[in-house]
Amino acid sequence: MTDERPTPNAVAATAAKPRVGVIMGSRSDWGTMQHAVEVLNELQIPCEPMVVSAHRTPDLLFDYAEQAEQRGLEVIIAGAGGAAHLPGMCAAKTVLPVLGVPVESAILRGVDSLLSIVQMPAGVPVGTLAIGKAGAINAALLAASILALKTPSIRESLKAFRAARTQDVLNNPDPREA
Ligand code: RP5
Repeated sequence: MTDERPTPNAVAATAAKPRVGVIMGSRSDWGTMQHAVEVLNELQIPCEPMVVSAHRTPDLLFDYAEQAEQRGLEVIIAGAGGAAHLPGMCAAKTVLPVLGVPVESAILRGVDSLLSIVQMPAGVPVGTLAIGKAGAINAALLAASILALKTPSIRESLKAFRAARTQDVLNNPDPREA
């Protein structure tokens, strides 16, 4: 996951028809949201990363969310920072599952992003993840779990992903070793 060179599988996944949309409010969110894309690539789930801003390109956001389902997207991961209305506004325009990632902001360390995303009024849900990298990774894994309901190969990839992390802990029990 730390190797930045695209693997053949990652390239193939990028070329295939995307099943997960990964939108973010700004190019400055990529440092966080790239972790979601890396995990989706590792699980060979085709995805579509894109900058869509709720306040700078609101018409684009509405078009994106309205057309997502007919374009074949099945889950949308939306990351934003500050007054982070991107996930909520996206969820308002589609019934696809929307997973919100609060991006860590400079002034309030992402608590503003978290509270902006998590406190959706009843009726329009956003599945909100943790602030920052952990949230981006878990959003991708949760998207994979949703897709695994109808795609057995993704279920197997998820099990292998978990097993690899378990084995890593068991193989390296001494915390003094780097
Ligand atoms: C939000 O404002 C973005 O999601 C980003 O996290 C934050 C700052 O954006 P930039 O000023 O860096 O473009 O819309």
